Amino acid sequence: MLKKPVRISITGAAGQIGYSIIFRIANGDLLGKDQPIILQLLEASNKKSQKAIKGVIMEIEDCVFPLLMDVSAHKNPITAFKDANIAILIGSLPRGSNMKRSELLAINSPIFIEQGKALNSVASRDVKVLVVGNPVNTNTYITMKSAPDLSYKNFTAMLRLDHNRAIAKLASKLNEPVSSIKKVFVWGNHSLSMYADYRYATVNGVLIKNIINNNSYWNKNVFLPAISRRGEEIISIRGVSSAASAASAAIDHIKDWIFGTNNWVTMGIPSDGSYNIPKDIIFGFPVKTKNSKYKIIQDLKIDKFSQKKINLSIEELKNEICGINHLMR
Ligand code: NAX
Repeated sequence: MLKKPVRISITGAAGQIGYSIIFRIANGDLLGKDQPIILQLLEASNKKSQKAIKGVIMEIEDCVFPLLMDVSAHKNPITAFKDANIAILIGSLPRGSNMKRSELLAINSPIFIEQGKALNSVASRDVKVLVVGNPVNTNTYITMKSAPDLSYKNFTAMLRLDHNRAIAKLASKLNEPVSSIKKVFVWGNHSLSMYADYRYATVNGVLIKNIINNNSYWNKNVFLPAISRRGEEIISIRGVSSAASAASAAIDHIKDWIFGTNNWVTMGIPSDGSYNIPKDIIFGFPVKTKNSKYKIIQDLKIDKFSQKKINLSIEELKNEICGINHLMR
């Protein structure tokens, strides 16, 4: 018997990341080749965006995806999130040149307040929300706080691209396949303050930090800057920001959340106070997932260097929240 279709809402669906993720999801890359889906695509209400999303839908139709039961375009989050089981919030306004993070947050906050409220009133009560749009941690916080009837556990932010980048960098340094690298993760904010941590990571079961020559130097001067600046590097070489890799990371994030994984993965989630991260701020944590739930990996030792790095993200996120709190009253 055919399974009941899963409703997936995607915002910013005609943008770069939207265009990369939709076709993969419709092809079964997220939920498997036996899971029918319904796509509810939200775009900005201006004429150009609405025209663009119609064009994307024409292409989707021409792919004749067997799993796709229905696809619709929306300009109102209330209709776009109706009964959504999964909501991927990509749509937001891009950072203009010379724009500060705080200015970007002020511009994007109303979008996430409105979408949080809409999720609160019409989405499935167990909706899984992944926010991708930047500044992603605080946008997730805004969305979560705007949806008081949903559990905080429904809301997550994407740090998986940073996590995947850390794996790719270690695999290339060690000249080993990416699948042999385990237990890497990223603490904190998806910003320059993020802290990619491989103190516990292994390659084919061997601790990586023990086999890298001059490990401490390489970590501080090569690895950490490479991960936190990877996005900028891609923009400077490709001319536009990461899109296919971001879409792929979003699929990894949701897939692992739903189906579980034995590996350690990074999710941006509301802090429960673990590792003295202030409660409710959205922070990158190492987690394990099982039966559609995540669990923070506990009791990792936080040395002086790690604490300093983690504190930078905490301070940055506290400031970001301070800057938008007045908009949420
Ligand atoms: P694009 O500018 O290509 O697409 C954004 C789309 O969102 C546009 O089509 C726009 O019309 C739409 N949009 C704007 N306001 C909307 C609203 N109120 N409702 C629905 N849709 C709306 O950007 P793209 O490259 O796709 O990036 C999207 C977001 O992802 C950006 O904020 C970007 O910074 C962020 N990223 C986050 C990453 C992460 O790791 N968390 C990595 C990749 C990416 O940089």
